[in-house]
Amino acid sequence: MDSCKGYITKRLRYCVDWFLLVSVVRIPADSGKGMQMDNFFETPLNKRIAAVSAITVFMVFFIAATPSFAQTCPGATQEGWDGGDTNLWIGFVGTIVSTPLTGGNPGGYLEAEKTTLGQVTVGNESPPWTGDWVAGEIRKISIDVYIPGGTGTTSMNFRVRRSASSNGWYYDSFGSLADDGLWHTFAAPISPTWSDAQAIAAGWSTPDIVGNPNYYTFIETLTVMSALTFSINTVPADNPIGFDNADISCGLFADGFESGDTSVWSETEGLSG
Ligand SMILES: [Ca+2]
Repeated sequence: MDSCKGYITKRLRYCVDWFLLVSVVRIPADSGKGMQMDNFFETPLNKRIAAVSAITVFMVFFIAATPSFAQTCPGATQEGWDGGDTNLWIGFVGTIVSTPLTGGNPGGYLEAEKTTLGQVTVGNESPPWTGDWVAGEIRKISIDVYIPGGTGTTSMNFRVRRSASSNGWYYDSFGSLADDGLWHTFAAPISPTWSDAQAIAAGWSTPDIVGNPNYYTFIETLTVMSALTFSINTVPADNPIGFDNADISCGLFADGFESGDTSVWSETEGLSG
């Protein structure tokens, strides 16, 4: 948010500077040399137009060259379940889902529960949540989760999967969850550039064995994504878990620094310290 405020403030300052410049700059009527403060409006019209045009062109290029903080990436999408529709999100392994219109974070949300003790899992096997996440430049997965107080439920994982024949890759580096009856946001770093070793170093893992037919590298999995799931362990029967604001994005900055990822940057003089 601070970055956004700084970005907006900077752009507003450009506008103010522009108006001040146009108001103050004066071109002499006689010589056409230098700047004066008193006779701009006596300057021939063509000179005034030329001066303003030159300054405008300069400002347009200057602003266009300013790095943008509003990062987007081709595969980004999000879901807030505010319309009462599951929007192709489903329950797995006996998980029953519904979409209450209130009680979310905010508005509607995806509610999921089981009739027996076990893992509550929700996920999506359809576009835009599946497909090529490498081309989509996805660098972050996040979701808000609500766990009823006193359930003793303390762990969860995110899972990306290439096909039903593979287990895929899991991220469960969230620490101990709070079963406090409040909404909490959980996020996992991800990168379209990571080797398996880099993915593992970032907290991802797979039970599949290298060399087995069902083994796919981290990048092979992201290139042909067939399912994204969120699982909560181990939930007592009839204790509904809430999910809201599912999101895949490129993160705040496209360079991935928000995830502690420097893999796409090389060490050069001045950066190496
Ligand atoms: Ca919502």
